[in-house]
Amino acid sequence: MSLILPKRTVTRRQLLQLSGLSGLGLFLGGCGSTLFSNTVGQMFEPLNQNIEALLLSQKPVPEFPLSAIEPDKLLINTYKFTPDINPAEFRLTIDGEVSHPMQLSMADVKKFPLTSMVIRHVCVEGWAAIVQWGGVRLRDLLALVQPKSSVRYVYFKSADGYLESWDIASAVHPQTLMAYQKNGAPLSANNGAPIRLASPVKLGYKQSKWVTQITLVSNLLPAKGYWEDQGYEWFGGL
Ligand SMILES: Nc1nc2c(c(=O)[nH]1)N[C@H]1C(S)=C(S)[C@@H](COP(=O)(O)O)O[C@H]1N2
Ligand SMILES: [Mo]
Repeated sequence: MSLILPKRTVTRRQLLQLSGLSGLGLFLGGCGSTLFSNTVGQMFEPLNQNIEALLLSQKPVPEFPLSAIEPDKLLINTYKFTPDINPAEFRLTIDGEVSHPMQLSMADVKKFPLTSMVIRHVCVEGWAAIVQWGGVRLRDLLALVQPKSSVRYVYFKSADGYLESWDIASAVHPQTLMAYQKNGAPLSANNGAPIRLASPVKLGYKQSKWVTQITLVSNLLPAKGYWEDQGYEWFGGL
């Protein structure tokens, strides 16, 4: 993980990769017809002034070497059931207070650079595991939809009905990933396939599996999260 935070969150290399997205049925809700070129134009812009200021203050959490991975220690923790998701039909919706709401296929998501990190996952139920996660930085997906400057929180909806909400600073942290790999292999259904949150700045219950919708908002709603609404602390920082 680079220790230098780029001023612009989307690099030229990403733009070139993203230019391949136009043929993949990328859905840009509510916009005109030259949608993709408009969006690529937007990507030369910073996330927005408020979020850019946050990025400058963020320090990466130290990571572990590959040799530290504890493959057997990550327990499956699922409050209800493992949803049956067809990865070919799966779409990740990103909407809310954004200029370009989108629905991304997993092929679209995989156009972004793959970031890998070895971090400690900590569950409040009394277990922890050092895990390698691979995926895309959430901040790159958010740059694509261009959040409005009013955005302060991010909601995550999951296919099993799980709900989470995060502060925008933690969401755009350089090590907050939408992960589709675990310990170097494709994510299993139990661990949240096709895509889940993974971050060293939040406790386990904040790390939603089977994420289907990411919604950017300026205020928290009465429902803050599955466990939070039953008394767990909302920020859930590590
Ligand atoms: N959608 C969804 N995400 C979830 C959960 C869940 O029940 N549903 N459990 C959370 C909890 S409490 C933990 S500790 C981690 C566990 O992730 P794992 O099952 O991949 O180890 O997922 C989190 N994300
Ligand atoms: Mo947990």
